[in-house]
Amino acid sequence: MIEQGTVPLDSYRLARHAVPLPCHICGEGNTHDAELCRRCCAPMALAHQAATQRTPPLMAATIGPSGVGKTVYLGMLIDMLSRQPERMQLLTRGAFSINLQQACASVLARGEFPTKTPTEPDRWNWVHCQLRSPRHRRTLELIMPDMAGEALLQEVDHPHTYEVIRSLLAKCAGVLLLIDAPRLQQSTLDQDYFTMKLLNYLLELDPHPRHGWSRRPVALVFTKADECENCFENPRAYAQAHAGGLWQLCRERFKQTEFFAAGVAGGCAWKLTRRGRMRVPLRIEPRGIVEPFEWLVEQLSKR
Ligand SMILES: Nc1nc2c(ncn2[C@@H]2O[C@H](COP(=O)(O)OP(=O)(O)OP(=O)(O)O)[C@@H](O)[C@H]2O)c(=O)[nH]1
Ligand SMILES: [Mg+2]
Ligand SMILES: [Zn+2]
Repeated sequence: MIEQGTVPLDSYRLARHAVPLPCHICGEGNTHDAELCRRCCAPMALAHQAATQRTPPLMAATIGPSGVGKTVYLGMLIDMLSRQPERMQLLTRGAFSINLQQACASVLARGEFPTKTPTEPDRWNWVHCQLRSPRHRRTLELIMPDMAGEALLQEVDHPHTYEVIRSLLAKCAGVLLLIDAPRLQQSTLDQDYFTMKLLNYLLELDPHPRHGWSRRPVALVFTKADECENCFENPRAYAQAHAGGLWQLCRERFKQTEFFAAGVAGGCAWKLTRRGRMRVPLRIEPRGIVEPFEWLVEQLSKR
């Protein structure tokens, strides 16, 4: 036993807890050990990751109504890019970034589609990744969440309901806007209306003429195109024919837009289960998944 000696005090370790760590999405100060932001519920892991980087990561959102195919598209995209580095190399950062591709790939492998994304932001999956395309030597750091369509609709109809969506979309460098192609073909105009609402919401969020939403890249992706082949042939012409309002809005108010068609399933069927009727993929045949994202990354790399 030592009777006399110097005992270092560890209280200085507490000092860092006194300095708040700003949330990467909304900027609210949080304690260092917080898991979720106390204001917007975004994972604080994003802020911890961003703090280790010289340039802060950019943000990109995948938006569209509930059931349009956001989770299936994003999950498939991340899974494809992380396995096929020839077109674009994607490296995920942080264990939390694997959850989306894991959840999506495992249900598709079982011959099912993922369940609806919960409306609570603390249950959303976020991906932070590093991207490198063969054409660009510089890497791009990107953060993308998989949001719930219902929450998006609520925020658009009643602004400030979901602070996380508002803060994220205000800061996003670009978006992938998903539109349900078969529903559009059935002359169901709700897809056209919802997409126009979303675009107008973005323009209101940041109306600046030089760096506002009118100047940011918007990739418009027709999903489930496996169910309407003509959409694959010419997505632009498809938009003109089936979504006239959206087509006009893009031409008049946005400087950087492009139309794409994508499909994950190569045919679907209805299956009777104990829980009721369920739509299931007959096989997985991804088409046009990487192209919209590649275009978006190309536009972001030019900036
Ligand atoms: N044919 C076909 N159907 C698809 C495809 N992707 C999704 N679906 C169907 O669309 C449904 C909804 O897909 P999700 O990815 O869960 O939709 P979401 O946009 O994430 O919906 P929320 O989570 O409610 O916002 C699936 O359950 C499938 O029935 C596709 O590539 N082809
Ligand atoms: Mg979803
Ligand atoms: Zn926050």
